[in-house]
Amino acid sequence: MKVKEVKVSQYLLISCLVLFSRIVLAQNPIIQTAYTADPAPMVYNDKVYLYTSHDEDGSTWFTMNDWRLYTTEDMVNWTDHGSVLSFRDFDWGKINAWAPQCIERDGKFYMYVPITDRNNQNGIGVAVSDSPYGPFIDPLGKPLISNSSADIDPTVFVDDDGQAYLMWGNPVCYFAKLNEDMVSLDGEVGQFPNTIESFGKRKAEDPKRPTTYEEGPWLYKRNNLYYLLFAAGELPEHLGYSTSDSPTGPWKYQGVLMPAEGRSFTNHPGIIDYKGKTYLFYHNGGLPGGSGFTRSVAVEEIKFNEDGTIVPMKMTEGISKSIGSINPFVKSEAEMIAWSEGVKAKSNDVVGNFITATRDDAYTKVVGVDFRESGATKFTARVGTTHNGGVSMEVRLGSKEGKLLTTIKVPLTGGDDRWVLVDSEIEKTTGVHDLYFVFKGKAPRDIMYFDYWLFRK
Ligand code: FUB
Repeated sequence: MKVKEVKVSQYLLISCLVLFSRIVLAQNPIIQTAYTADPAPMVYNDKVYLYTSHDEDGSTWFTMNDWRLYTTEDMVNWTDHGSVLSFRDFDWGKINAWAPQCIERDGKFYMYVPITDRNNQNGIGVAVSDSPYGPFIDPLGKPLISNSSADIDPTVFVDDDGQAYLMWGNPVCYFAKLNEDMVSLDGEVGQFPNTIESFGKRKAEDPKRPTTYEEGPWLYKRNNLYYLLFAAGELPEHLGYSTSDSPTGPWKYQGVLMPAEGRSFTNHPGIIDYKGKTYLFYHNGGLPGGSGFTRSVAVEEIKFNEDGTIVPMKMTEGISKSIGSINPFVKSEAEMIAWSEGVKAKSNDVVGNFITATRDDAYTKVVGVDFRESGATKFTARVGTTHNGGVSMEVRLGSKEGKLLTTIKVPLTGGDDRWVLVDSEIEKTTGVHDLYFVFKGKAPRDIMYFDYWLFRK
């Protein structure tokens, strides 16, 4: 082989390895079954609740009608709980279900959401529920904040002394104290001075936007230091942050947290502490078909310097190591997914949330399924299809081409309102494995649908 040919084949080998490791290890974006944006994570009772806004498929503008919820206990497998609130649940709402945040106080859950009202005025509404899964109800029947056209992107925070704060705005950041009822303001609306010292100097001259502050504020506290993270301009947005000894400033600009990249001209931060680590959620256009209007939520672990500043971050392939495990001997929802391709989220009144395989060879992956030493010998799944014959679901270990545990033939049920439970014997399986469900069928689209699965001893 000539030197040039050797170099080309080495290059091809390295490219294949890079592609392979991307396929095997990729966890970002963390939701692949719908386009999601504006992540708002919340920790409650040892579980992460991730509320997101929702870009409709094929959007060429901010076509956003509802807010969705995903949960995890291991930071890798995310369960889809579907749509939990829409602008239509607010009598006064007209369009634009944009960036939300939910918080728990005294056993109630408060969702703060920006909506454009029937007079085409931006405002911030609040909806309340007894459960993080909803249903959320608008107790006011009108916006909580109706201050200016800048009223978008609320962040909510309850300090250690019990005082709650709401902050929001584009192109400046407003703030207000909330009363203990969380649905009324305590005092006047204030505005953080939009100074270079507080928010950094914007590169491109813009008299309306002299600093990098753009939108999407997120308030967070660590070791008595307050952090105001925000989407920063000019476009495409990067993430920046400022710190202060007080939740109402004055703020000191600390620089770029995450540079702009990833096929979306917006970004939006959300932070949580969870099981001893701190995580930054953000969005990009990382899915196939992704763009500034079809975005996807991603997550990275955050590291802090000793002085409390944050180690600058880049968008990566994400977290591949689970911090928990999945018990296969109890029912798991098909929409609990670590990674998937060719699969869409759906819901109906018969089974709630489920998934549809949109094409041959679509698959989902579940990380860290612990069959224990006692092992499993039977598999059960609730499935259905509108196709007569030739549709099957393979259950594999370790990879999409890994050890085949069983192939389930999916009977014609005739619609996603009709389902069957299919049982299968498997070779005894023990230990911890990643599980793959691979969907096979010749139909041009919507091969089959899948509701839940479990193994038995
Ligand atoms: O998702 C709609 C808007 O785009 C949000 O309100 C902004 O933060 C930006 O992400």
